[in-house]
Amino acid sequence: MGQIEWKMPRVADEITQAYAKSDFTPLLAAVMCARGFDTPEKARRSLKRDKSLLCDPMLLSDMDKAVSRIELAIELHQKTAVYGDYDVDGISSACLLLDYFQSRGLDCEVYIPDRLEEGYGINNKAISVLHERNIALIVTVDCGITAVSEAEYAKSLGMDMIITDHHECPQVLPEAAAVVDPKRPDSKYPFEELAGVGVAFKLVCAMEKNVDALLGGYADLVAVGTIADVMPLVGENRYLTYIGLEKLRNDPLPGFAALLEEAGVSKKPLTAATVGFTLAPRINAAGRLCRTETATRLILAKNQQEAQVWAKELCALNRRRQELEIEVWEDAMSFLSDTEPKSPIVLESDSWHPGVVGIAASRLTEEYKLPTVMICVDDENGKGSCRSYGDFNLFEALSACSEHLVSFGGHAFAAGLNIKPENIGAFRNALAEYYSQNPPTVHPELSPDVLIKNPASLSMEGVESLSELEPCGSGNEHPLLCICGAVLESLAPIGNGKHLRLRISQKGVLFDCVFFSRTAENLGVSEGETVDICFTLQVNDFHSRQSVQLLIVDVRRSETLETCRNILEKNELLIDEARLYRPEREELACLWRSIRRLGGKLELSFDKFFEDFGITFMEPVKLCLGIRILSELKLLDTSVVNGRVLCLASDNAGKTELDKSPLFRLLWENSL
Ligand SMILES: [Mn+2]
Repeated sequence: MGQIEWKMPRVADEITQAYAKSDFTPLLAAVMCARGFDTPEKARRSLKRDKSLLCDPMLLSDMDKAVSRIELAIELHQKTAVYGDYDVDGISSACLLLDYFQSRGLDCEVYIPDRLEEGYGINNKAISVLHERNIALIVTVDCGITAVSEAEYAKSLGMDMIITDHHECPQVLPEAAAVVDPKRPDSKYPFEELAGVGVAFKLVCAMEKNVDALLGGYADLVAVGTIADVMPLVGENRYLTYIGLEKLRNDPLPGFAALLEEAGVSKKPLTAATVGFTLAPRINAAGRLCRTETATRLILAKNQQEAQVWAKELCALNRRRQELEIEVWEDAMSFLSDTEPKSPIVLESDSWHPGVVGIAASRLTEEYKLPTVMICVDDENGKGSCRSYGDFNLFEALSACSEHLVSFGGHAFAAGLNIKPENIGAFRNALAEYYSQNPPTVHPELSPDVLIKNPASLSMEGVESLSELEPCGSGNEHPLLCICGAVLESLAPIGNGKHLRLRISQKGVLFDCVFFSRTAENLGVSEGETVDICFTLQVNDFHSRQSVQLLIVDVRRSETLETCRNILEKNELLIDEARLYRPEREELACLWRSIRRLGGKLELSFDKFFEDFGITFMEPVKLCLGIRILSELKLLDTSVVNGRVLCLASDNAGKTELDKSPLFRLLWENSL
């Protein structure tokens, strides 16, 4: 705590004013302003989630070729294989195409490579296996865009390949009957961010004219793959996930219904988070433990009984995955618990399950705020999963240490490597050396969308208006809000002491808050203190009574008081911060009148700063700025002694020009 920087948004007044005349609630308007939609019209357009977001599948390069090759396979009764991947996106795409192809009478099977034996992507051995099974056509999903030599190999065996993928394209594309990828440099397709399952769905749309029927059959599958693959939920993905989540709520595939039931969330509100945190890990567990068939059988299950069997098994696999993860975690912690590591964590073991070391590496990264490399070693080889932290570029770091590695690949945040076990020590030192030369520069920061100045705006109506943003997730995050200078009234542990329930109040409004994975000990603030909080909003449904609940993301001892003291005692202020609170002309006039009404005398002390002292219409920082401005104009005579502020209204105050105050001019520079 305290190490996360909060970056407050600033929105130009003319934009705020334009929204004030629109039909947006003040809360939603503030969020849209903060997200850069400078007119209500643009904001409306971005909130659209209807069919007009669907793009023409024929705009994807090679789509025509893909369609005619598949039609030919149907006509000639050629055996076809759909080649997928072991993650949720890869499994969803494979099941989608298989189901559709079978519905067209095509003799078709699914091939998912084994995570540990084969790894990601298409490989020659798999192609040979498919060849032996008399497969004439391979359609890849969620992979294949780099399979230049594999496509050549398939061709040499007399097999055709259609590649559908959504990953970045290499310089040279594979030679295949069709290569469909929205990221192709020659693509005219307007939306690049489809998931693998999105591309598979577009292929089916190209073959079938009735999009509504296809959405009715596959929208939930498309949504699950897209959300699990952390694709941005904007544009076409926004519509696909919106309608897919609707289907997941009302008319899900039997497999998804069974999995939601088995996971115990079937009665809870279903959002993108349900997919991300409940469905996806369970489906992924199958891939991690090399049992992808469990997942494909679940998704393809045609009835409830069948689906239940596979859902139970997937949940069991997921529990096993969690156990393995804990084993790896505890083992790693036993290496690290004595010393607080200062440079990248590089650990090795011959007993870890390779399917879960990536997750363990991510958790270590979070725990220690350091890049982490976890290496599974057998006799001659070490295979490492690497995760970065902050803006430390892992890929560049591995490049710099590559003399100790057999091979490596990946990107700035996550990578994989192969290493000879005897070189691990030298690699660890080289990485530590590189890290000390190139430490991460940017500290993690939070960027709240909106600073809530009026807590009453967090009404049920306001909170419900935010649902127009749904589905929220990657690329369209839940609005992050903050309140400054609230009082932490009480806190209590919940969930066996794992989480905290907090009650905070500001200006007489009381809020229920939950802070997950925090205890009173590691909260950093205590009851009775004045705090700033950063949070997202949730509607809490308890005994069918609805209430607003704040999900805390970060809490800190309030800097508001600090800012006030800086303004009045030290005459120091950060202009960007101060502009958030700059008082309007009318507000200054109102302040002046109020002080006169109080008998020309305003007295306050910093130790009771958040208590009511007669000026309730201004928040503390704004009030302090107002006092300074009125003092500069000689309307007030202000003195600050020992934390006590005394303002006396001058008797001979005539008409005055606000612009004569240097502070007022500074605050309103460029916007007057
Ligand atoms: Mn994918």
